[in-house]
Amino acid sequence: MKLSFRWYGDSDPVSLQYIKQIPTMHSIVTAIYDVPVGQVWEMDKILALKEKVEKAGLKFEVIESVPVHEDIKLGLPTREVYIENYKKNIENLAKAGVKVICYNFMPVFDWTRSQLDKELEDGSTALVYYKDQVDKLDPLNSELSLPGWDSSYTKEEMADLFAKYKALGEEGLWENLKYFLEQIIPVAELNDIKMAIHPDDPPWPIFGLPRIITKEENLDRFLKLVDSKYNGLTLCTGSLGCANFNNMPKLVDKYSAMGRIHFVHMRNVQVLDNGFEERAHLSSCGSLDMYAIMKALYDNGFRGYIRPDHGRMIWGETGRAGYGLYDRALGATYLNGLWEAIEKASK
Ligand code: DNO
Repeated sequence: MKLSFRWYGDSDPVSLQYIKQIPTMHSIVTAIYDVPVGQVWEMDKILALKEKVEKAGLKFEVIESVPVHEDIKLGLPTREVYIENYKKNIENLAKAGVKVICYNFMPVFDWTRSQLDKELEDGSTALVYYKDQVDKLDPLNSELSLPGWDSSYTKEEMADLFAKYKALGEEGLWENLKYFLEQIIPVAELNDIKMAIHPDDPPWPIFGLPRIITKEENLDRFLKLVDSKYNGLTLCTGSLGCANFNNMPKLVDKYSAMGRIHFVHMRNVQVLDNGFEERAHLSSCGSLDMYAIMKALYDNGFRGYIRPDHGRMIWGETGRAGYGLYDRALGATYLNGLWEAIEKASK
């Protein structure tokens, strides 16, 4: 396993040096954050970021994310320009030694939670999703903004996007995803970059917007849209695993055996009737069998990039919700322990 850690650049309160101090840390997962969605990431910016990461003794091989412009997801005529820019980004990142690009195809909103600092029994805080609370939110008529959301839209633009996605529906979104993949996967192949789609988080429609990267049947359909190993998955255990219909060890076993998992986000969730709560990484702390997931990866020969995903806020740490240092470092250490045990037991 290549243990990796997400870092948000210079504004991230967690320093590269601290990340490097986590035992066996291999690489940084990051992105260029100051270029608007859909534009080209120039070589000098990419190389400056790479240099910073490498100076800290870490590798620069995974990008999360190169975001996909809404016009591509909506299939508007203007998508052509954005797809060309996306190809250029793949080429530029390949020149800088990047091996995997994570992206998602969620309309308008990325991940969604009802609260980012829910106090758990032990006094730590975590991200949670309670269905009854989310059902009460109205993104078109409130000032509400969550960190996973692009707040650059005006109310009118947002209403327009909602109307367009309603007309498009799930099948339209599938068509636009296929169109996008048919253009970018050949470029990824030529440049030896693995494309790794992130599942929808959570894996069900939000506010009536379609969501399609949600469950086994749809993951199968996705992989067949362009049947190349360069068209793969970011297997996010918490995103898929917060729905009882997704059996995580089974899905991980299936897709890692196919060689279609290129990047893994490991985190645990407690599934509730009314949604889910993010928990510490250990199996005993939530609903997922983290051992079985790691074992499936190991047994199928997966030796790629794995990062601990969201952590709780513990020990008084403040910072970016889900992305503090302490609980993610505990998660990393747990993953290292599982991996060592699985490796030794299998010899
Ligand atoms: C949340 C993350 C997502 C992810 C994107 C990938 O914390 O897992 O925001 O980075 O969906 O494009």
